[in-house]
Amino acid sequence: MKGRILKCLRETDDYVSGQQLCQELKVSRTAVWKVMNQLKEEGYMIEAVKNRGYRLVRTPDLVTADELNSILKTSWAGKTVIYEEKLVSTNQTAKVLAEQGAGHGTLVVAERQTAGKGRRGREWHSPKGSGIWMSILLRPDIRPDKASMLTLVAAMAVYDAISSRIQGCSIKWPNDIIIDGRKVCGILTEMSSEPDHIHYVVIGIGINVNTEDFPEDIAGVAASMHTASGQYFKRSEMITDVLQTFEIYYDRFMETSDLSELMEEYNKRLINYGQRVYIEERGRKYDGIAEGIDREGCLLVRRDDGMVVQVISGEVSVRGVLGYV
Ligand code: BT5
Repeated sequence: MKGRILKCLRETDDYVSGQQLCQELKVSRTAVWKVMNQLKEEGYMIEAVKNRGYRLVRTPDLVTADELNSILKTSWAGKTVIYEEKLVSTNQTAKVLAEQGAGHGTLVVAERQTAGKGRRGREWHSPKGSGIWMSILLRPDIRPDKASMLTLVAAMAVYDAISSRIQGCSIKWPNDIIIDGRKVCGILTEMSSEPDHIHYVVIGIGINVNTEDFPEDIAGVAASMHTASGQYFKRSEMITDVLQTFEIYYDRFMETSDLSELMEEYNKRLINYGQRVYIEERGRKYDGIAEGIDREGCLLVRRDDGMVVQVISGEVSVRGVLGYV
């Protein structure tokens, strides 16, 4: 009910009468009053005026299920939101829920992760209160070898949400969003499948939003939207934007089960485009000029001998002339 009351308050700049809320939600005045008090305790600033009702004056920076339910306008992404203040890893929880039958579009969000995961067992720093640590559960009807492309689809959605707020971000193929050469977002896609059938895909997205500083070991490679711009951002609004755009790109991806509809737009956002990149793949090292991705999401690299190599994401490291980019 809290989420629905918040939604009613959000839908108008004016006052919403207690009676209206009671009628719409079919609850008592006392129940409404109790929820208003809970919301105030959580940091929502709600003005109550006799004979007029309640008005939402200010919202805190929360990513709770109530907050997200009151703000999401998506058709399937985040229709079910699972929020916990603390999780080991939202990807891990999303996988457990998937095994239990959770539906397509289920969103798992945590305020902090105690063991957030990067790729290949690496750690993802996920402190409380400053970032977005979330996983989207998908059940796409595509071949399992196509699933890694969903990482690129998600990267485009995150890119759009960040770049509509601050300038200067780019995608670093395949799964990073960077600002000033530092990583502001990482994406970890995991899948459970049979040779010809996907049970589920979990896309884990970590975005440093309001993070003010980073531990020493990543201080040189990490950035946040705040460190890059000096501004603070409402994380729930960011999540809404990411999911809304993700739905659009996902539908376009599903039309062809590849990136033919999206690769041109992806390439425009790509930091590596036209740049020299150094590739390290299972002990093999080479370099060349990145020519963008193809419809399968592979990075095309033209070597100095003119040969174009199709780099497949996975066991591969891509570096630019100056190191990370
Ligand atoms: C990634 O791995 O970039 C994927 C990160 C995915 C995190 C999300 S959060 C929600 C969901 N639940 C999870 O448990 N995970 C996902 P990779 O490309 O392997 O990069 C990891 C490397 O990035 C580390 O080795 C560090 O160098 C660096 N790093 C760690 N934490 C960072 C942070 N908060 N910001 C920027 N860089 C970070």
